[in-house]
Amino acid sequence: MKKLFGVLIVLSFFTVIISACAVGGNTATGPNPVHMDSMSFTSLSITIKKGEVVTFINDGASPHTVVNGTWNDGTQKPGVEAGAPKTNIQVDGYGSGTVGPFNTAGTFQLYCTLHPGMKMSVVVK
Ligand SMILES: [Cu+2]
Repeated sequence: MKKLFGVLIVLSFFTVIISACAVGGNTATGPNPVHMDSMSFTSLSITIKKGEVVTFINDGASPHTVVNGTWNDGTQKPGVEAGAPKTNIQVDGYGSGTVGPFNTAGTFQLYCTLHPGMKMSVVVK
């Protein structure tokens, strides 16, 4: 029994070390992935189908707070378009989160409140 515990502890250590080595990449996945680095979305736009969600995957250490609206010349322009899913999620460093489902066709803007200019849009067909 003690031996089993020892093996489990060694395995947990390896897991921690492997996770720490994942700097600069995040192996998390999900429907319609959009990656984020330390200060931006790596895609400015994603096209999805009605009823789908978007998965935000943070490849950097800094957290992001994703809400409805956009940045315009360094100024936050919050706003929820008709038919947009009301969004306010925190994505921790190296974490991930989902937004949606998007049930209405259209173009919906999302931005990060923490990083000026960090914005993207979701096109729902
Ligand atoms: Cu951000």
